This record gives sequence, structure tokens and C-alpha cells, in this order.
Amino acid sequence: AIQVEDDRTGMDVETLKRAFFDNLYYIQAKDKGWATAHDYYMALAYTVRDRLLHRWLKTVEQTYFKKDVKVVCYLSAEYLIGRQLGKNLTNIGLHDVARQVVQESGYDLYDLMEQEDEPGLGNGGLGRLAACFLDSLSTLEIPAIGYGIRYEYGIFQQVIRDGTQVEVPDRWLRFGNPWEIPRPDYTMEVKFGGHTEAFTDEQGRYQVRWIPERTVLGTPYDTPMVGYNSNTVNTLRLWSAKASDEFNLQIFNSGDFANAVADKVFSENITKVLYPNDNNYQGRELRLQQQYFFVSCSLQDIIRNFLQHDDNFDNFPNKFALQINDTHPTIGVAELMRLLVDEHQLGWDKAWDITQKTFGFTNHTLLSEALERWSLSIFGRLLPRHLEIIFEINQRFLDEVRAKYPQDIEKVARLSLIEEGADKRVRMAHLACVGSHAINGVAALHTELLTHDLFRDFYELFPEKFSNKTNGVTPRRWILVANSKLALHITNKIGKGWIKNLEELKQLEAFVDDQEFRDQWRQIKQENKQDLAEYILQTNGIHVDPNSLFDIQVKRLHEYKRQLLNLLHVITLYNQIKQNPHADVVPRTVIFAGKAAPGYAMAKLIIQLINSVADVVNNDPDVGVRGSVPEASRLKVVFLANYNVALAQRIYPAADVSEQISTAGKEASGTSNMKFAMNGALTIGTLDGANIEIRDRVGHENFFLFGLTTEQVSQMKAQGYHPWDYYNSNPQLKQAIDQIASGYFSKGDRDLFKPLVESLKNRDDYLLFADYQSYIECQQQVSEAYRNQDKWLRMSILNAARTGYFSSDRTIREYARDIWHVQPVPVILED
Ligand code: 26R
Repeated sequence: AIQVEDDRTGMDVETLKRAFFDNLYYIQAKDKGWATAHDYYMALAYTVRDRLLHRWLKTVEQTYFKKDVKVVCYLSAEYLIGRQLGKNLTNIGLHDVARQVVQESGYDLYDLMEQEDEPGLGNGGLGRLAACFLDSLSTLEIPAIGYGIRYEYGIFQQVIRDGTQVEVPDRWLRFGNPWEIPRPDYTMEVKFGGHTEAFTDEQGRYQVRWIPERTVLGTPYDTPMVGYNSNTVNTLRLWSAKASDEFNLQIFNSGDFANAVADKVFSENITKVLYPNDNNYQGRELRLQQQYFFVSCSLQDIIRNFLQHDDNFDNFPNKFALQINDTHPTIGVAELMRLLVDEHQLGWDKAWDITQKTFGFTNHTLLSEALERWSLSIFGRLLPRHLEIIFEINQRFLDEVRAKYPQDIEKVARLSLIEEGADKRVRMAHLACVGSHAINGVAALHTELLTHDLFRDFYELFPEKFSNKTNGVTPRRWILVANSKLALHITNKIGKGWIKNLEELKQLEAFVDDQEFRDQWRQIKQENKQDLAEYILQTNGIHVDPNSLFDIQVKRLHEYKRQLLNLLHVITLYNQIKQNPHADVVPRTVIFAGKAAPGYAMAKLIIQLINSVADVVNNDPDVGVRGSVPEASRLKVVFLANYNVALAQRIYPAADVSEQISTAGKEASGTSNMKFAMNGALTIGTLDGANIEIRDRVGHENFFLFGLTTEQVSQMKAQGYHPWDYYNSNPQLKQAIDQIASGYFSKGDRDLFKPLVESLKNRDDYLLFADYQSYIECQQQVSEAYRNQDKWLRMSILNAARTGYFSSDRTIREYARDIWHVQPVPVILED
């Protein structure tokens, strides 16, 4: 008899092909002749989704629910998960099969993958970390659910017009999202505004009632998150706001039609758009609405799940570990208290004990301007009951503090959840510290600075809560998917073990002198650089030489990340070439990419300056090699528009040098530093964030170090820092700054870049001038090292071979062991 595989689960080429064309016809409603690349993408996406579905249900219903296991709930306002098709194909092992199947369409798999609009539901590091964590949780078979917001518009699309950033709305849902499943049956109600009333219940207990002004509905949309080569499919559950039926009815019944519609708009605005600020708090009411909306939906969902098994809340902390990703979900501390005390009638002390045992808190930034401090007026207007609860938490907490330090009123003021003053505020980081049993930083230096600086007083009170969890990134997306050539090369030498156990990359060290291995390593880097060069030609119309050194800085634009310092080096190189036209310099292509927050004028001006310098440098005949091909230049500068996960996947594999040059003490960890190193780039960097740990592991001789240490930075600031002195005493620096000021890069316009120049000369908050000379000299060492290609190759291989520690699998194992107390739960697929 002929064995026919199920159309929706079969993994062989023939079955997949049948399913693919079936989906094209019955879901996209297209015949072969009519179908576009996008139709084929959708057909393939549905084909893949079907294959995730039965694993998903096995995971959630048959395993987690039946076994009543402890689940990690990751609460995050951002997830930057990137395109799903390639990752899902790789993780369930269908990549090669799909390639064959797709051939029948006349497109290749790569074309179809390019059709996917990525969900840009995050700003940068924090959102991408959450995505890497979801991949590791599923790969490690740890029960988990990611809770967040289904923004209708993700991070804006960046277009560069006349050298400046223009923001375009990100309509990522325009053509539909095949990866998500709406679950209207799990819709939650969220209350806002109004006032509270005290009353005595039937048992004579004092209670508080919240009489809200309005109710909004939250509907979850679930996306499957499959692990690599595991049957575990965890869930990413994102909430979307809808007007409640009550309001919809009012629209038709009330005489005040306009107001009824306005209420509907209020509700549906909540999940409309991601705030594009990174590291800059702005205290907007809509943002607090977003935070409370998704946290309340999530906690209600979690309690609903809990109550299906258990009615004794004492067990709650043994069933759920809730992780707060930066302070954005911290309102959850007050919301869980409200749900336990007001809705489930627990006593305060019991509820507080459960809350503290349940929450863990990760901090991701030390910058004071990024700390969330909600003004009491906004807070009290939107969440009157939560404000009362926070006052109560604060009173009890400060009583303990006063008991311990009776003399120290200053300390009480420093620790208080409320910042006193004319404009009183709720300090969300303090609420998170007090309401959690575990607090962590994201790199060793960062945790050190947290405990001795930002959270010093909390550390003194409860040192046992604090630990470090150095960030990591998933090698599935960042090597296997992004750099399939390198992945294959590695696998051919050491087998596939590294994909799940990245420390196995150590075995590559044995081949560092193996000629064939080295040649291929070099060849792969070369091909990746050619691919990027082609992309640059297509997008920017700039010819770049794949034989030049690719020197790359990609990350959000921020003064502390010091893209300007990089640019000062570019200008210095340019001046050296101009002064000495026949100088034998190592040809470089300096590549930048990154978005600026739309309201961050300085960051936008830096983008404009990069593009202005690029225009001058790229078109200066003195920089080119006379009589040679257009790409043979000694210096090219490129700003790539719209940096996102998809673009990152093109960039890391093609890098020779990774720029990690933040002012020491400012970058909490960084994660691009890890992705670059894994793909064989060498780092030029400061002793900041995880750079320190990367350098210690790859070997100091394989890392280009420059700049002041954190301690030297604070010393210098304490002494009184004078950028003018550096400017006046360093002719190269002075020349570069004077050129910017004189309009050399702005067609004579002396005003355009004035704010940049003035800021550097007068304040230079991030010590670019102090680090300039050290950076220039270090870049000279980079160039000299690049001349010796054999030595460079060796360093490249050793960098990649020694990055095993920076897998997010290692990070997640540490969270699971030290904070969440969860175990892997394998999912068995019987047939
Ligand atoms: C309050 C609001 C405006 C806001 C503040 C901060 C919004 C977004 C942020 C982003 C911060 C928290 C962030 O992304 N931090 C980055 O986290 C990465 C992952 O831990 C680190 O690698 C990186 O160093 C850090 O900047």
C-alpha cells in the first residue's frame, strides 16, 4: 500500500511540496501562474507553521499543562525577533527540504525569505536580547512564555534623504502575519482611571474597591517559538487592545456619538505604536497605559492558568517565575498585589511574600536619563489603586529601613520609592528592587557598577538579591542562519555539537595552523564581504572594495556609544591621505548603521555628519587610487539605512573590525560585540560592558584595546574635565574639529554642525577628546595588523573559537539555576 504522509505534518520533500501548493491555492487563493514571490512566501510560511503546530500543542497542552510544571514568564515591552521563516526552517530541520520544494515555484528559498516583513517590536539591545532568550529557552526545553505588546506599528523604518534620517511608519502587518494565532477566547479586561473607595465586606474586613473610569479589552496573539532540534515550542503571547463591547454599543446608542468614538479610539490607541526612545525616558501617559495594559493582561492570564490547577496561592511562586525586563513591566509588582489582595482576598503580608518570591528584575542601563520616574499626577490619574498600593509598600519598606538605620534620614530619602520635591515621582527601579527576590545586571562590570553605584543602598540592605548574568546571543540566528557558509565550514571540522553547545567551538583552535581550514575561513569572509559590497552598491550606489578592511559600527545612535569618535578617526585618516597622497595606507571601508530616536536632535545630526563626511571622502579623487577601478579606494564611508535584524544578518558575517567604543562605564553589556566576534571579526574597544569579558576570553593579544577605564573616567570628571586642552594640544584633533566647524563637510555651511562642535568643545560629556589619541593609535595598530593577513586570520579564528561563553544558552542556564529555579521538561512526540 502507498504510505501517504499527513499534509500538515509530513517532513519529506514530496509531502512538503504538496502542502506548499495546497496552501498557495487554498490560503493565498492563487494558481502557479498568478502567484507572486510574496504568495509563495506565505504558502511556505503556512506549510512551516503547520509543522510547528502539533509540536506546539504537544508542548503546551500535553506536557506543560498535564505535568503542571513551573513556567518562566518573561515580561518585556519589546521583542525584536527578526524574520521567522529562515529561523523556523533551520530550527525544525527543514531548511534543505524547503530549498528543494521551493525550486518548483521558479524562485529560490532566499527570495522568499526576503519577502518577510520583520516584526520590529523593539528598539535595540533589550528587545533583541529577549528574542535570543526565547530561542534559548525553547532549545534548552525550559517551559516559558514571553509576554509583550503586539504593536500595530513597530520601530519606524529609517530612510535617508539628503543625508538625514526620515522616519516612515512601519506597517509590518499590512500583508498579514502568517506566524500568529489570535486567541479572542482568552481576551482580558483592563481597567483605567477613576477612583477608589474603602468598604467593609461581609466578614467585617477592611477592603478597597476600584471604580474605574473605563475598561479596555486585551486579546492575545500567539507566535510559536521553536527550539533548535527540540520538540519544545514555547509561546510568545502579545496583547492587542480593543475597545470593550460596552463602548462599541455606546457608539450606536448614545446621543454623544463623537465621545463614544473617542473612547473607542482611546482603547485602540494603546497598542498602536512602539515608542522609539532608547535610553531616554519621557514620561508619556500613553506609555504608562501600554505598560499597565500588557502587564495586567499577562498577570490575569497567569493567574487564570494557575487556578486551573490550584487554589492555594502559597504555591504560586513554585509554579511561575516572572522576569521583569528592565523597569518597563514593573507596574506588575503593584498589579500582582492588587490582584491578590483586592480580587483574591489574600492578606497583605501573604500577598507581599508571594510577590517578592515570584518576581526577578533585570536592569539594562545605568544612564540616569533612562530611569523611569512617573509623576504622581499621571500615575494617580491613570492607576489610583496602584498608587495607594505603592504608598503602602513604601511605608512598610521605609519603616524597616528606619528600624535598621534610625539616624540616617538621608538614606531613607535615597531608598524611598517616591522621589520627593516639587514634582513628586514614583521610582520604578526602586519598586522593582523591593518587589523582587533577584536583581541582576547584564555584564560583570555593569553588575559591579549597579551594586556599588546606582543601587548601592539596596545592595547594602539585601546583598543576597544581587547577581550578575552576562548577556549572550543565540548562535542559531547569529551563526547558523546569518552565516550559513561559516556554519557549514565549522560543522565539517568539528561536527554539529557546537550549535547547542557553543563551548565546542574551542575545538577550532586545533585548526588555527591548518592551511586548508585557514584558506576556507578566509574565503568565506571574502565571499560575505562581496555580498555586502553588492548590497551597498544596490542601496547606496557606492562601490566598495571587498579587499579593503571592513570596519563596522552598527547600533542605535547615541552620544555615549560614540559614533562621532569613529568619525573623527575617519576624518583623521582622510586628512592623512590628503597630506600624503602617496602614503601606503591600508584601504578601509568604514560602515555605519543605526536609528536615532526621532526626538534626539544630536543623534540625528551625527547621522547627517556621517553622510556628509561620506560624500566628501567617497568623491575625493585624491582618496581613490588614480587610474584604477572605482572601488579601489583607500577610504570609503557608508551609512546603511534602516538597521534591523535582517540587515544585521548581512553585516556581522562580513565584518573584519567590530567597533565597541562606548565611554567606559556607560554600555551595560552590548551584544553586537558578541555577534561580531562569533563571526570572526576583531574588536577595537574600550573596557566597557561585556567587552571586558570578551577580551579576557579571546585573549588580550587578539583584541584592540584603547581608552580610559571606568575609574579614570570618573576621576577625570571629578577633577574637572577640560576638552579644550585636548583640542588645543592635539593638531590632528584640532584639524578635524575645525574642518567640521568651517563647513568643509557641509558645502561651506558653518551653522549646520555647530551644535556638535560646541557640545564637544565645551562639555564633551562622553570624553571623546580624552580618548581620541588612544583611539587613533589603536586604529594604527589595527591597520598594521591587517597587513599581516596570516596573523589576522589566526586572530579571527581564535576570536570565533573562544566565544562559546557568549551563547545565550549559557546565560539562560544561569537564570534557570540561580533565579527561576526551573528545570528542562522534554516534550515527547509519539507518532
Ligand atoms: C524608558 C525608556 C525610554 C527606555 C529606556 C531604555 C527604553 C529603552 C531602553 C533600552 C535599554 C534598556 C537597552 O536596550 N539597554 C541595552 O540592553 C542590552 C541588553 O542587556 C545591553 O546589551 C545594552 O548594553 C544596553 O544598552
